[in-house]
Amino acid sequence: MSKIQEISTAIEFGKKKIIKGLVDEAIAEGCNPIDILNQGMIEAMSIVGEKFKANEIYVPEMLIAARAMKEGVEHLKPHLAGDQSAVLGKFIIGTVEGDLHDIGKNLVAMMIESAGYTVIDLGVDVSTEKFIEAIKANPDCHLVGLSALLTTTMPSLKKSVAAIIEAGLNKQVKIIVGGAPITQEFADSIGADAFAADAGSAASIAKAFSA
Ligand code: B1M
Repeated sequence: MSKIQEISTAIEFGKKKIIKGLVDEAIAEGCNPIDILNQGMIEAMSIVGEKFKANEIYVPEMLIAARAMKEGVEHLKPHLAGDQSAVLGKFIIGTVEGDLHDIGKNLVAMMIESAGYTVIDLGVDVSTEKFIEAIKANPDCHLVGLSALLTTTMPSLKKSVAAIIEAGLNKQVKIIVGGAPITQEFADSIGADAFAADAGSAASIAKAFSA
């Protein structure tokens, strides 16, 4: 079994304690950090999601896999970080109200930070009011990112985007949305400025808006 496969299996089964060691070994073997992230870690969460859908595992197993994933991402972070010497501005990010999924949002925050932004992370289950307050409190911030992982929280995303537009704050910030159930069509339909399919694209889009 390759080291990346070992990482994937360890995350799938929530073996948090061995993740850091496996990441170190993979790096020492010369594995590309992006491959470790994509093929080892994100792939593991897809498998976990499929097993959950098939009723082969339940919420507790999903949660321990998520904890192992977080441990791995945190340990991998220094190897993924880009040139942080650039200072491109501030980026407000959060997972929308009713939604507790934060692994994807954290990856986006990490890539955005690596691209040269100061990230203001509002966390998970972020109300519309909290997004609005944060944008108003940071008049020098020109980008906001909203993440949603559940089809049932897509309406929260829509509500927050509508409120940002209603308050006229879309003149201050460009709105980037993303998350597994989000599509370009949905982003367009709710008036977001951009949809990003993954963390890397979110960083590229942010940079394009700052250019
Ligand atoms: Co939940 N969950 N979960 N879950 N969970 C999903 C999302 C699900 C698809 C699983 C499934 O059924 N196959 C399903 C949603 C189905 C649907 O809505 N159609 C689901 C469900 C049903 C639920 C509960 C309702 C289960 C229950 O209680 N019965 C519950 C809801 C809780 C809540 O939020 N209110 C629940 C709970 C949980 C845990 C708490 C146990 C845990 C989350 C822990 C955590 O995040 N701290 C969890 C997990 C781990 C998952 C899966 C397995 C993995 C999610 C993940 O981290 N993926 C997930 C299945 C799956 O995704 N295949 C599932 C890895 C991550 C890197 O990918 O988040 O997609 P992702 O992020 C990507 C892109 O989407 C994008 O970039 C990232 C990668 O580059 N992206 C953005 C994300 N945000 C972005 C923002 C951007 C741009 C790009 O701009 C701002």
